[in-house]
Amino acid sequence: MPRPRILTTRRWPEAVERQLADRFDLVLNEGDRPMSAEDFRAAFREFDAICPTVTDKLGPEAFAVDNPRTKILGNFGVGFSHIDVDSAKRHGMIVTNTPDVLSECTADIAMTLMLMVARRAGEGERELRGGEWSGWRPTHMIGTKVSGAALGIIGFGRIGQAMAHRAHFGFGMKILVQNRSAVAPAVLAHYGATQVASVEDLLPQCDFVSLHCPGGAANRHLINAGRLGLMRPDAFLINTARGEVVDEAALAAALAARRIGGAGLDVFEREPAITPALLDCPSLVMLPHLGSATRTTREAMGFRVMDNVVAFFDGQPPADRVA
Ligand code: 8YV
Repeated sequence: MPRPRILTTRRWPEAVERQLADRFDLVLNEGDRPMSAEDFRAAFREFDAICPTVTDKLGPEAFAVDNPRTKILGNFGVGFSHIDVDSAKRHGMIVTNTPDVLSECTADIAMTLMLMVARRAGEGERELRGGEWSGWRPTHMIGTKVSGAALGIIGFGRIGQAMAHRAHFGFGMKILVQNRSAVAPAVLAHYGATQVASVEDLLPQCDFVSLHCPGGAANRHLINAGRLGLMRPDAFLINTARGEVVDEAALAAALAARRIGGAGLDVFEREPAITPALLDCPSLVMLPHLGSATRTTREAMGFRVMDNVVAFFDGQPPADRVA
């Protein structure tokens, strides 16, 4: 039996690439450049499995191919809103993702952004590197106290709960939760959290709002001008979920008019492009989608994809099937 032919669409941690190459007929994207829809149409004819990432725009155009050879898309990442799941299903392809292994590091980045924006760390570093620091004074670069403040978490899955863990146990924050389904009372009690009925209920009660819901059409512009208007004028918005969840133009306008205290973003609507108006907002901290970017986590993500793909070709159900 020939070994399944597999494509990884970006370079992966070396340890994972080595193990994949031992097990499969592996083709790497040596140049590490994002693939186009045309590249995908060709790849669907050639490979038994394709392992994409968030930079692969797998919309209907990419799936416009007859009788593809590909049977499984082993996504490297927990979010898969870049994959048109209906097209994949129509071709009989299954889709898997990589939950759990990145929850802690993603929550760590959300905490990083929250602390940076509240304590004006980005501004402070820019001032210092710009040679503009005139020295300590009681009124210099006054920020917002994080410990004990109220944190609203939108989306209380694994990453939302990892965020609540840090905020509640580490910073004594009061946790409010908005989630599609009811969260078990024991889970809420563990984090000292209260679930509210809607985003509208949550926003006016929070000093910080952190987004941990999925992306995709259902949550596109969940945070829009109207909802930004419901936030307290000194509150902060943190997004480590997906760029499309926030209307970037509305956020830039709210920041420019100082209608909210500030924001921290790790994800963007049109990555790697940034809405130009955001670059002019001093009360905004931006990171280049670093949520899962630690060696431990990126290796764990790769091995998790491998487990799913190996299970599939061994005739077993992959553990992380999402479609
Ligand atoms: C990944 C992420 O690095 O897993 C996710 O959903 O957002 C990131 O942490 C990226 O998506 C890889 O595809």
